[in-house]
Amino acid sequence: MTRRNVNKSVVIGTIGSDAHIIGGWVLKHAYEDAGFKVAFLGAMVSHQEFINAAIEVDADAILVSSSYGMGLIDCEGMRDKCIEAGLGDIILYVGGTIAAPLELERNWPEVERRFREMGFNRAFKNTCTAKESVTTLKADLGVE
Ligand code: B12
Repeated sequence: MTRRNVNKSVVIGTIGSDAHIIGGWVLKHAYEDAGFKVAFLGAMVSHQEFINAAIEVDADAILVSSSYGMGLIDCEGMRDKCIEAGLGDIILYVGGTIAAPLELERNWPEVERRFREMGFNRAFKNTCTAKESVTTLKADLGVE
């Protein structure tokens, strides 16, 4: 397969004390296949580790994965830390089973609203495929 370099970089990792690593791993491969440079941090990643990696690779976006139901708590303050580090404009996405399954099913608009209020550009349900997220990020970055 020929990979076309899109000249964009992303940081991917699972936030907080969350050990669920497989979703992030699937994303890593999808983004690499789409021509992105990927810094993959694995699981149990702190805000500071995301930010340090984003600075190191001059990232266009940070893709936060969260699956153990604590996403709303773990992601609090992430945008503020990005601003403090000079990354105020970086795209922040969050996805996975980011809230309790029933909340995700029945009260998704509220979950999404709370992530947006925290400064995340987009929040994705666990039904989002890696390819769909690549297509959305490309559109947000204005690349083909
Ligand atoms: C495998 C698994 C585990 C493994 C994890 C192994 C590992 N190292 O990864 C182990 C056994 C360790 C585990 C532990 C726990 N787990 Co678990 N686990 C699962 C399980 C069965 C599958 C998760 C998975 O890998 N899916 C496959 C990947 C590919 O899917 P995904 O993560 O959803 O990712 C996709 C999309 O969501 C998207 N995506 C993911 N991240 C992002 C980010 C962005 C930005 C975007 C755009 C998209 C995106 O991309 C992927 C595309 O395919 C789920 C149930 C389920 N069926 O989902 C429960 C589940 C996630 N676990 C759950 C729980 C509760 C736990 C424990 C707390 C259990 C316990 N009491 O100990 C612990 C937590 C430990 C910890 N500190 O994190 C709950 C979470 C409930 C919640 N959200 O409230 C779930 C949903 C089970 C359930 N129905 O209750 N778990």
